[in-house]
Amino acid sequence: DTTPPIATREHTVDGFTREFLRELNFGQGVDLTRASVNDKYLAMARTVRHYLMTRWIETLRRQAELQAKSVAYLSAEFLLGRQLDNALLASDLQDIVREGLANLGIDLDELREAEVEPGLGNGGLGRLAACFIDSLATMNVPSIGYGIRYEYGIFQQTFVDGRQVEKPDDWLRLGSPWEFPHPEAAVTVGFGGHVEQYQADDGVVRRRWVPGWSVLGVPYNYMVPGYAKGRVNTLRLWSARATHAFDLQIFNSGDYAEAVRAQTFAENISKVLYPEDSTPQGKELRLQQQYFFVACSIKDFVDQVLPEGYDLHRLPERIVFQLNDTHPVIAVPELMRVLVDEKGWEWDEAWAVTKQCFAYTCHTLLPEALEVWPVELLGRLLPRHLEIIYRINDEFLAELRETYPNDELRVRRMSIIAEYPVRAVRMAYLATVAATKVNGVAELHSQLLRDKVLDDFAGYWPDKFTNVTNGVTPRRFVKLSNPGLSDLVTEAIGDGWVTDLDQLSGLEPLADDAEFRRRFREVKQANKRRITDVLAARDGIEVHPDTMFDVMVKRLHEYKRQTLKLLHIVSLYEKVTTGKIRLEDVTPRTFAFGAKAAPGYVLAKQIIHLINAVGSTINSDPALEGRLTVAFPANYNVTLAETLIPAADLSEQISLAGKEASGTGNMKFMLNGALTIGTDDGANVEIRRLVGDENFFLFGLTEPQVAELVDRGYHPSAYYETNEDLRHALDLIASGAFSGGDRAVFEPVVSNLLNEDRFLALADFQAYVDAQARVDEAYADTEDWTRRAVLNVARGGFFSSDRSMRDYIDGIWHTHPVPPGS
Ligand code: 26Y
Repeated sequence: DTTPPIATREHTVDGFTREFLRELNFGQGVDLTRASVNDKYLAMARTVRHYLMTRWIETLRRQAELQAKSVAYLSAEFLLGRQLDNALLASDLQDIVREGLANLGIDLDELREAEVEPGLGNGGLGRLAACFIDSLATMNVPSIGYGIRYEYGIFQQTFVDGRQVEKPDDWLRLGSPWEFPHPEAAVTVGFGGHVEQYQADDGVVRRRWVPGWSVLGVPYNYMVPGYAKGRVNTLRLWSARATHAFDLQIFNSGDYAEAVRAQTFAENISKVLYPEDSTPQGKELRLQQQYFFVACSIKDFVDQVLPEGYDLHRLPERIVFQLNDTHPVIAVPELMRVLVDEKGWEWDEAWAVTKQCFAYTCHTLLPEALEVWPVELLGRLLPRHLEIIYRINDEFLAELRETYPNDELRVRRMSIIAEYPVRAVRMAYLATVAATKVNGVAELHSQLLRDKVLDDFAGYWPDKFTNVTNGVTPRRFVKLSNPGLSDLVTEAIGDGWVTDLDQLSGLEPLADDAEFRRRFREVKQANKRRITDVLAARDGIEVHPDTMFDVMVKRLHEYKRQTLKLLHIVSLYEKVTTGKIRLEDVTPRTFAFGAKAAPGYVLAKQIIHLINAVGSTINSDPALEGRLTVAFPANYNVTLAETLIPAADLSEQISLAGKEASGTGNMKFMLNGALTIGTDDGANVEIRRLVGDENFFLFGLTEPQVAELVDRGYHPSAYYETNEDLRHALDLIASGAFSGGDRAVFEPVVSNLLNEDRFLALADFQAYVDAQARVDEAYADTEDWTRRAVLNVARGGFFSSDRSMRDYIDGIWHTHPVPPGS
């Protein structure tokens, strides 16, 4: 055997302590007595990393040897959350490290708190990508994540007088011990310029792209460690740098300042994550970001990952590029360009290979969320890609005309190129045409994709469309975030559930075991005390751990209907303060919100302001102390989710039916023993089916009812006129009661609800309030509530992202596990 040996680390307290001190002294260059918390955190992170390195190298070796089919998960967002805990879990170092540090007088928890989370995503879609790569590593599936190393992640949200104010997220400021930069492996990516015709060596006239400018993509590798000895896969994020050629050219002209400006221009590409989700602004820089990371990734895969001389005709045997929404769809014409222009293939040959290499996941149903790039912009930035898209479309439309010779209307509806309001490329259509499979992210969503958003395509290619219901990683969102529950569950059914979440069904009988329920409640109570301390320290918010924790955390969006929950709170407040109901009859509740609004989304920001205003009015009313509290901590992120979700009693999943593609928070709450109040939307449908009607508080219009009501003509003011409670709540807001008498401040929110209410909050108000009354009644029976909470955990196994990965593997990817050491 000629394979060189791999360095190893001693898996003992002494071994760890030695390595840690070495990192602190030799790596950070400080001695323990003078080390700052950040020094210790960085040394600690690097030490833990070393323990994973053997598996990482083995994984890479194994892959180089076997060349097994891999998944390349292309995503503009990976919302990773903190890394340290996950790395400790994956390396099985938790106990060793705690003891080793304690011996040195260091508190592990203090170091954990020093980590700044990489917030390289907006919300659900980005967090899903992070859960998926965790599952793929744990399940030993050869895979690589490709994305962007944004220098600034999702903005830091602060509140100033209750209004959202954004601050840049300078997450790299104190160092980033989890990444491995590889400047030597940088690749060049072109932009702009023109396309020219030329005569190739074989005499054939071909077209080629002559870019006008270019940038370097520098890869930064991150370990993606699987749980318990699984593979350590790679996440490769690209950072933009100026090319030397570019610098030099200008520098030679003697304009030094201009050369530096060029650098800044190039580096802007990976500077910041766009904070909009669901409403694409059509910004040129965003298209640059998309092409940048996709072109880097394809080049990396073809030139670096594949062995030299690999026959690209066999590419589909070796890779599947999974497109996380439309953001990376420009990869389709890019692969065509590489095969046709660079490798000199015939068009048909290249298309035959390309269309076997992609699969597309759609994450939305909102028409305004579908990306469309104006031809003018695409043609300026990527002229050759635009030509390629036109040709793909021409051939596709010709094919359609054969199938539908007398239906030119249908053919035009299905065109990748839209003509109005401006000529533009519909990225979802391009993805659908190129992909082997198109999937939605929950059953209802996939059905609506087939029936509404992409119905013409589903009619043409019925077998292309499929569903993969989302999932969440039980490692981060149960094992790490809820150690109390994890220990209790493991004591009851063993620890197999961590990698086989269906085993949670073993808890079913324990729902009827009074002693188990008592201990389950004790865990929930401890989690409430934990978040109470966190909110006090982090936000100066005072909450009472002996109240019901009613939690709504997600991006702020009209369709998610934070206002519906707010109207319930205001109505309750109005009834209590006017004596319509007695305070003693109100279930003590803590209403918790967490939500960021896109900085340009004016109405969403006004809603945040209103939640804060209602909150401060309620929280400063001494009569309500300990009875009704509104807690809206700023800057909801993965780290806060990890302590907030395990403390929840009630999970709010109240989007208008037919609008939330899936939701994944809903799954995290269920698995942490919260009951759901929710509409028949997204994955709620599947949650309710699994947990049973009697353990789920369903309310509201169904999707067909919504469609019908909207068809008939929806008039929100009619609900205002006829529903007294609703009227009083809206009037109270309009009166200025929450804005020091100023009636103007929240007028836009109120009038939007009365006159537009795009997402039918008023139509569902009464049903929601009634469902909340059922919640109160159920909560009053503590034993029975606990029983239902246990059943939620026991029946939540389906929502592991391991199961999602199984579904992708079986139905879309057709890849096979390869353990690192095998
Ligand atoms: C194009 C740009 C404006 C854009 C950026 C981010 C568009 C969309 C997004 C993010 C979308 C997103 O997070 N969607 C959510 O994906 C989750 C994972 O599938 C779903 O659970 C959730 O319902 C859906 O809203």
